[in-house]
Amino acid sequence: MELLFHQAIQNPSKIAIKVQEKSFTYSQLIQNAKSVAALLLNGKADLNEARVAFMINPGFDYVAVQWGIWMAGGVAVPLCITYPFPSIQYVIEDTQAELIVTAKEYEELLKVYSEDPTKRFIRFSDDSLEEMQGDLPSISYERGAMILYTSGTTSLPKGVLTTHGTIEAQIRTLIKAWKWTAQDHTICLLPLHHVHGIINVVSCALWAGATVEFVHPFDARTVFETILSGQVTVFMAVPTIYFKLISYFESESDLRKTAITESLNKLRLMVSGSAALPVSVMEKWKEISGHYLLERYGMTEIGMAISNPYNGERKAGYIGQPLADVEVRLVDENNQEVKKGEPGEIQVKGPSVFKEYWGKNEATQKAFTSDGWFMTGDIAVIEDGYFRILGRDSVDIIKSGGYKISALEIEEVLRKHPEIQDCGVVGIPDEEWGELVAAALISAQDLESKELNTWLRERMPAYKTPRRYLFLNELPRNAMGKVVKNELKKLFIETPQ
Ligand code: MLC
Ligand code: AMP
Repeated sequence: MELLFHQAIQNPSKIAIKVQEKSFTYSQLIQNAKSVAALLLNGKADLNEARVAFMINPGFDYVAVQWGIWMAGGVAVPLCITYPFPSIQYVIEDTQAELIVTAKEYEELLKVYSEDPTKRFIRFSDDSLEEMQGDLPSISYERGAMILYTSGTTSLPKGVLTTHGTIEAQIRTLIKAWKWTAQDHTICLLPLHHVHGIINVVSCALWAGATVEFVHPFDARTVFETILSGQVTVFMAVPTIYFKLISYFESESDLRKTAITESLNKLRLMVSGSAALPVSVMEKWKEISGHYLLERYGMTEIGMAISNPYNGERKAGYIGQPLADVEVRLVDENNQEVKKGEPGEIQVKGPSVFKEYWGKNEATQKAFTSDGWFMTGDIAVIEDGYFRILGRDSVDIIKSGGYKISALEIEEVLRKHPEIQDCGVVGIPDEEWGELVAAALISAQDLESKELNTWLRERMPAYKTPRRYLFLNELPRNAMGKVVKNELKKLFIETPQ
């Protein structure tokens, strides 16, 4: 990852990170990252890919710790700061993290690990950092760098292991495609345990020697205030965020609207991704900001693969064309390339594709064809040279607010509720969230959804909790006894709330 630090070393006095009124230079970032590396190494020469789980709020310390882990030769495992303990525990246990780094705010949540003799528990505070003495290990491209968790067609989330080489390829592609430079200034409002926030926004900006301004948690007013300050050049978000920004904009006075529009006009690039961008949102945003949003397509396992052009026509409803150095093909059920104009599964090959699902050999094997193409499960068609997403091959994957959610994972948890005999979870279309998680329940008695939500939120992140419930006497099943999810979706859509 030396190239990631290269610009930073070249421009030591430049502002790397801004958090509210505080600014941090690249020199401070490099220095703190090296001190974190020293702290983690604790006298060792190399962490040799030990997993280091860390729970820190987005901002300067977060990046310093992540860079420190990479410098010390560890594998970074970011922990989502809004997860309840069982979800955190799953990640720590699944990665067999040997080191746990926590900010003060999360010490209490993670305290069982402070008593675990197999783990090193580090209470992070930059006061405790000491200057790095000696050399840092030299890290080859093939070595593991990061594990991000993604939900899929299995009930348990899978850890996606990327190497230093993978991450570098993912960043390089985007630097070139979207023309990042050291003059850029971007806002980071996305969570950092997913590629959109950590690769597309933070790592690309820092690779280019630009400034990242953290606005966390997301709040539309603060986003507009930050843009009104006049420094922002690049902005990236999921469609739900654009939807929320539009709603907020519409509630503003005419005077404020004019000021916001003028400052948005000055940005050089606005990107949308992680979920389908509704054409209505794209058109409304064009009216407000003067920008045709650049829509692109990616996945935790592959980084970004397909993008509308930086220069050239950005087509509403389309994800664009394959990015440089990313091979993309559309295939039928037999892995044969489809004829021109026919729909097929998107498969991807290239240096930005992940190495493996951590500890899950079988799942890794199943995810690739025998000749090394990663099977995304997304179905698309090419029209006039632009890819258009048609859907997914699995009804059990839900995208809500840009988060990928497994219906099976939610069903597993729901089935543990003492009153629930059976259940079926689906995603139903929603303008704001893309899809909403909806659960059909068979229970001895109707449950209070408020109580059920409280019970669920102790066991899973808020964004996975169902937003609609339907109490049924039986679930729609086919002749094989399998729940017919499309029937269930219809039931939700047809049943008034
Ligand atoms: C939260 N709420 C939801 C919800 N999530 N309601 C319906 N569906 C959901 N999915 C509810 C909360 O319970 C709460 O209600 C209210 O909305 C506000 O909650 P919040 O947590 O404060 O929401 P907010 O901060 O507004 O979050 C919205 C968001 C967030 C869009 C900022 O969802 C987000 O950060 N999404 C981005 C995810 C992301 O980075 N994905 C990229 C994956 S990588 P109440 O009633 O409880 O108060 C990838 C690859 C690629 O996909 O291509 O990029
Ligand atoms: P994740 O596993 O969270 O990385 O989510 C990746 C998935 O998000 C992809 O497999 C797609 O289904 C979806 N996705 C990402 N970008 C887009 C987009 N622009 N349009 C539609 N779906 C998208």
